[in-house]
Amino acid sequence: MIKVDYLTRGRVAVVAFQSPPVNSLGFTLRQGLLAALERAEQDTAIDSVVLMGSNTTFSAGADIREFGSAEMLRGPSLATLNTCLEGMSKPVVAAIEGMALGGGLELALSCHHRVALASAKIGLPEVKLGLLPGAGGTQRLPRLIGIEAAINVMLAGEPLAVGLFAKSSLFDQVVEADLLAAASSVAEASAAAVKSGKPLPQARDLKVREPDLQALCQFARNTAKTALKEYPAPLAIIDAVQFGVEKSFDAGLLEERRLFEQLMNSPVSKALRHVFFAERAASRIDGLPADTKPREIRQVAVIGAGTMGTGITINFLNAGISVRLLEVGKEVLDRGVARIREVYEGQLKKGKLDAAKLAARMDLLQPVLEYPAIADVDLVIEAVFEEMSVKEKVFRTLDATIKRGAILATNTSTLDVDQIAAFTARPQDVIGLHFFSPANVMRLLEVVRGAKTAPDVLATAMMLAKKIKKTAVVSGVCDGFIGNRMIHRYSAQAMQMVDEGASPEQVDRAVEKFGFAMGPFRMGDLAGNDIGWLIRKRKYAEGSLVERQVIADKICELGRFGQKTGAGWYDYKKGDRTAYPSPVVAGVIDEARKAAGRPLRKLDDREIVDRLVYALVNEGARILEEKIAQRTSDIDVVYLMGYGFPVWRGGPIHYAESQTLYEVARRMRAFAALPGADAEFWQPAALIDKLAAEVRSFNGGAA
Ligand code: 3H9
Repeated sequence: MIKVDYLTRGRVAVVAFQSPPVNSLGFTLRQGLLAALERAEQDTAIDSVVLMGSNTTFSAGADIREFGSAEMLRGPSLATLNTCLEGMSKPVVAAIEGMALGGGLELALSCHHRVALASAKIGLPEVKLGLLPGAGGTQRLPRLIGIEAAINVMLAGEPLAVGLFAKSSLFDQVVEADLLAAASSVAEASAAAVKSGKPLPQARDLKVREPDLQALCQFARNTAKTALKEYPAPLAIIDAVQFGVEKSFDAGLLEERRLFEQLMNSPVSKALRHVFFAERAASRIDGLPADTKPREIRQVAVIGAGTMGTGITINFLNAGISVRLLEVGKEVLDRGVARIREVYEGQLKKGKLDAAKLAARMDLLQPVLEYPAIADVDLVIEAVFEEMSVKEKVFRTLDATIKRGAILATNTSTLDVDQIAAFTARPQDVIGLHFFSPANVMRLLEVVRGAKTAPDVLATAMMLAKKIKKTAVVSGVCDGFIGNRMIHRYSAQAMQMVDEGASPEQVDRAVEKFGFAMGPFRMGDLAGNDIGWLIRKRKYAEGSLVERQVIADKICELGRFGQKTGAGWYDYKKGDRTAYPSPVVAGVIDEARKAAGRPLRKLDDREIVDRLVYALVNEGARILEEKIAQRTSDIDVVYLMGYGFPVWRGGPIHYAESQTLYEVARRMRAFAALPGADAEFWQPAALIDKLAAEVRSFNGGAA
């Protein structure tokens, strides 16, 4: 419930506000705060004010949901509220505990004094949303902590311990406890000073001294340009700071406002705001009874000490959860343990881990050779060879060995989780946990909900994902789940374009220019081309893939599996990950094109990018139609976290919507009409056509 309480403590008014869960400063709260301040100004029974959150936190800033909506323009803006606050005739003290972020910190900066609990954190994270602090932060913070420090705080966007600023003008006091008492005494002392004729301290009046402002700002710009080249907000932050210092505080506020509005309406900020909410929405599970309690997980077992199994193991060790790593061959097991140690030693060398932590993590690892040694664990994750017969053997053994109530998870990336569950007499306890390689690095986890997976098993998986710092997305069962099912379409399109006349280098370059971390061919070389080959061979045998990928198959027949074999779509030199165009591959492509006898044509970068991205979008729409994904934003999260889609474009579905679905469908039809095109592939999913016709977006809003 949003509320602003007005209490008195002697001659101090305590304005205690809340808007759970994070006290974001939406319209109702802003209005309530302004009313409380106006009351305090008139109240003859008080001489000063303490402003605080009433629910153990100050504020996480402006209400991001309001951005770009009419709500933002209703009633007092945050900037107006801050100007009123600063202009009060009675001193106002911000009492900060928990978090004061973004507009929350800007509210506090507009107070005359600030007192904080030592455990509190402050920050201006607007940059992460493609914005600059738009309620005075770019003007007040430099005046309180200095220009360089303020720029660093704003460009980093991270929450920082208040202790770092204890000696600056930012805080009057940083206390270990009794925040309200400390803030009240600062308020009383300030009121007494006002009575004796002293002016109230205001950040706007502080002088900033910077002997070489130009050089400092230029240096900051150069760094921001190279590190964050697609993001306009960092440069805008530096511009706003420099403007206000060179001109005046008030001119700076106006410039800040102008830049904020410009950024708020930019595609990058819209994309980043979408990502903020998409990541949080992903953890919600549709149709789960509200009273579902997750199971307790104290002991985990991982089966398979290969790259995947060891990567998965590291996640749990990092979270302080002990793992029994099972591998039936001693040599492979030893190699797996050595790999885990190697990862930690690498971190030790880089100073990311100390020796004590390394030892503690390795102590949590117990290598075992037999199934009975894992009989009492709470969760088993299988990461064995990707073949149904191998999975069957493992799951039948697990069913016979592991205690009742344990969760049995498979790390399969393509196989049918329901079929795997049916190998046990407890399909309700079986779930897919699809980690992405390298599993200790990639943030994405696809949680695959089988037809019979129990609600508490699903809830446990989501809870565990949070514990091991993964972003989990729920997927239904289908071939490849959300991510690989879509990437399959994308890769097929990349191959098709090579058949038509593009080179792998051209395809990679075009999509990397669009912002992908890596093009499809470089990605294949990194992940291992043999993985896709194995899947294709299975599908050829099943008859579910009729058209052969002649070039890709030939590359694998030549043993060119990618970086691990020193050759793939590209050539590699020893100890060097640079991809060099390969004359061997060029020869294979040439031969295949000749054999196919189709005319070649030139493809431009726009066609390459659109065909790759819209292949993802079309399959994504089908995934939504089939209810494999719970919501459109989940598809974006999968592609952002697991497949290197450019974050500043918001994910494939957000990007498609930004182009309008009408235009997307129109382009798809144009691709279908190209010579030799797969017309069925490019038939827009029924959902896209429907939404385009209704001028609606995937989320139901107007497009
Ligand atoms: C700004 O201030 C602009 C100004 O300079 C100028 C204005 C004119 N608004 O993350 P959690 C929701 S820009 C709306 O899971 P945690 C969040 O969606 C803002 N909603 O919790 C979630 O909802 P749900 C600058 C917000 O404990 C719930 O709260 N500030 C906001 O892991 C819990 O969030 C930021 O960028 C918000 N500002 O982390 C701070 N914040 O339950 C953004 C959160 O429905 N927030 N929600 O999914 C954060 O970084 C984290 O939420 C925080 C808590 C660290 C505070």
